[in-house]
Amino acid sequence: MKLIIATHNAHKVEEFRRILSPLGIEVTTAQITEPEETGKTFAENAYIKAKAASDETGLPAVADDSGLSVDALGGEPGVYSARYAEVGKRRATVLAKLADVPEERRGAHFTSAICCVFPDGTAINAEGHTYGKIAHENRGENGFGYDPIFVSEEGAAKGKTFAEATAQEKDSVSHRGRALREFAAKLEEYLRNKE
Ligand code: ITT
Repeated sequence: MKLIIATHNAHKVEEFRRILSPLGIEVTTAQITEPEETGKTFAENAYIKAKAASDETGLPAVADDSGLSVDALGGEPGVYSARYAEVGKRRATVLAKLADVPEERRGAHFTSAICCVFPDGTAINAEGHTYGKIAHENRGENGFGYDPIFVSEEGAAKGKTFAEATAQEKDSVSHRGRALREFAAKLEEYLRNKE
C-alpha cells in the first residue's frame, strides 16, 4: 500500500518510513499546500491535513498531528507545540518555565494523532501517547523538536531523553510508533474488508 504523507516536517517522514515500511506500507512525499491547522485537538488537525492532501492529490493521504503536553503548564504547549515561542527557542522556553519545578512535578507526555483520508472520504484514525518527564537541560543529539528535553519513563528508552535514545528505542515506545502501529493494523483490516 502506498500513501501520500501530508507533512512538511522531514523528521516525521523519516519516522513514518522507519515504522511503516517493515509493516508493508510505503509513504511518499508530494508538493502539498499547507492548510491552516484550526483544530482544537490533535485528531482534528490530523484530519484537516490528511483531507486537504487527499483532496489536492486525489490519492489516499496520511497525516500526523502531534505535540508535547507538560503537566505543570496545564498541558501546554499541546496542539500549539510547533508554534510555541520562536523557532530555536521552544525547548528553552519550556525549560525556563519549569526552572523552579521539582522532579516529581515535571511529568509530561507526547501525543500523536494519525489520520488517513481516502479519495472516497473514508477516514482511518489512530492515536498514541508516551510518558516521561521534562529534563533540566538538553541531552542528546538524535531526534528532533522537544526530544532533547523529554526523558522517557518507558521500556527500552527509560531514563534516556528521546534524543539520547536510538531510533529503535524511541520508536518502540514513542507516541508516533504506537499511533502508527495501531494505524497499520486498522488499515490492514479496512483493506481486507474491502476485498
Ligand atoms: P506538519 O504539520 O507539516 O506535519 P509540524 O512540525 O508543524 O509538521 P505539528 O503541527 O504536528 O507538525 O507540530 C508538532 C510539533 O510537536 C513538532 O514540530 C515538534 O516540535 C513537536 N513534536 C511532535 N512529535 C515530536 C517528537 O517525536 N519529538 C519531538 N518533538 C515532537
